[in-house]
Amino acid sequence: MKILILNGPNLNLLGQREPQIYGSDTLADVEATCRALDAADLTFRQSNHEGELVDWIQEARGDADAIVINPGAYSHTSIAILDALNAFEGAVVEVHVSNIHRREVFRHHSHVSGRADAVIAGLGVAGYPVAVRWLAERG
Ligand code: CA2
Repeated sequence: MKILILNGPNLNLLGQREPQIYGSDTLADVEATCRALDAADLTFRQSNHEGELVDWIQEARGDADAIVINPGAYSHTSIAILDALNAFEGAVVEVHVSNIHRREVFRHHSHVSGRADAVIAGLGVAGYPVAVRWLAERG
């Protein structure tokens, strides 16, 4: 199974600031943890740019079987990312490191959630390997 793992804006700062919200693991640590599962063929990407995320989702059509996406703040604003995911035929898991429902009201709604097959929020970075394992077992 081929899984594309996408991270949106500012997630490159994971582990470097705000550890009380996002923990102390870096995105490289997250990638290593997911790869250590040896459960799927993984591609990791992070971008601070909405259009680049849209391009990668489009490129995954006919290539990846599933997308794990933490759209970051674009979760709450981006119809473009939702539209791109709607054009992707595989499974989608939305991951948030923090529990967005326990934070500011503007974080409570995610445009992506209505397209996602599963949504994980508040497990910290442990949400990523959970998503990968779930997708691999689901097949
Ligand atoms: O909880 C999540 O995973 C979020 O997607 C993270 C986004 C936030 O805008 C969403 O509402 C929830 C922000 C990512 C920022 O990451 C940082 C990590 C360390 C230091 C600063 C920012």
